[in-house]
Amino acid sequence: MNSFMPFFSSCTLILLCSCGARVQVLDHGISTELMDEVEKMTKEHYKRVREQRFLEFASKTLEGGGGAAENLDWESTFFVRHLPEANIAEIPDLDDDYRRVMKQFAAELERLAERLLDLLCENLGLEKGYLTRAFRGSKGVPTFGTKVSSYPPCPRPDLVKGLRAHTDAGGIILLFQDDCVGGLQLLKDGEWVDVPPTRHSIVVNLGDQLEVITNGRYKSVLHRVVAQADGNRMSIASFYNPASDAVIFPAPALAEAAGGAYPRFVFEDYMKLYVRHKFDDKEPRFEAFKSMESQSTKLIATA
Ligand SMILES: O=C(O)CCC(=O)C(=O)O
Ligand SMILES: [Fe+2]
Repeated sequence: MNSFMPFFSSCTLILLCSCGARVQVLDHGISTELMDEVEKMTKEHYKRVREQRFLEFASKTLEGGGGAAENLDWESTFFVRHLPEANIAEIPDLDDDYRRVMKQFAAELERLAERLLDLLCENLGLEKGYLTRAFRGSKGVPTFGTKVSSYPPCPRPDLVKGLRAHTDAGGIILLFQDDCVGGLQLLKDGEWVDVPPTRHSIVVNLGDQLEVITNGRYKSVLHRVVAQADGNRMSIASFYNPASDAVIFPAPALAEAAGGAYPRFVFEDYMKLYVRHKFDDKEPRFEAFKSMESQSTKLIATA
């Protein structure tokens, strides 16, 4: 099952699986007023605090024909952590109103992510709460954070991507994207397909950890952002991920007997590999952990 599930419209939301197997209708429950406030403040913040810095980066990137541009992304971002410990109070240059609104938005998204994980459990025949429990780790809290991005207009979209193609590493990702400027694409049947801007919608994406836990029933999807010649695209992506010490493995109810396709590992070890190989295929990441697993099994067998 393909995991990119765009939600459409302000109140009624349609969750689309591109394999066509299942369509769910539900309401994301987040007020459109709150979403409008988040969007307005995020755009103001970019103008006030980040634009100048980005323009300096932009002119360096394209200097001399932009030879280095293929290893860069045309985005200006900052990251806010909500769980296990919030760091929004320490992020410089955010005004109090923006902090308050982002906190409120994050709390809504956290609830929505948990609701969606329970829906996935229902779809998969897993007991309610299985997925949220699988994310909790020793302290009983998942990792949850928001990446706030702007993709400013780019004079050379032929040279540089807004964000290079990747799958997300973690669990469930909720994306609030610009309602006018597009650029997000996902790979479906070997072709890049636009995920068009839809006002007040939330796009849901599943990461590599859910592919492992569901034993491949849900696959993380390759996606990218194409830089646009016109318009500054806002994107607010919230990542509901396992705790760093959570042990990730295929749910026994979904796993084949011996020798399944997916490994068992600690989430933070996966992230150490991911940060170095984010823009590479995911399969070698899974293979690396599978071969570590089979080596340790051999060691146990010969001990
Ligand atoms: O900005 C977007 O639409 C996507 C962002 C994204 O894929 C990411 O940050 O992982
Ligand atoms: Fe992503």
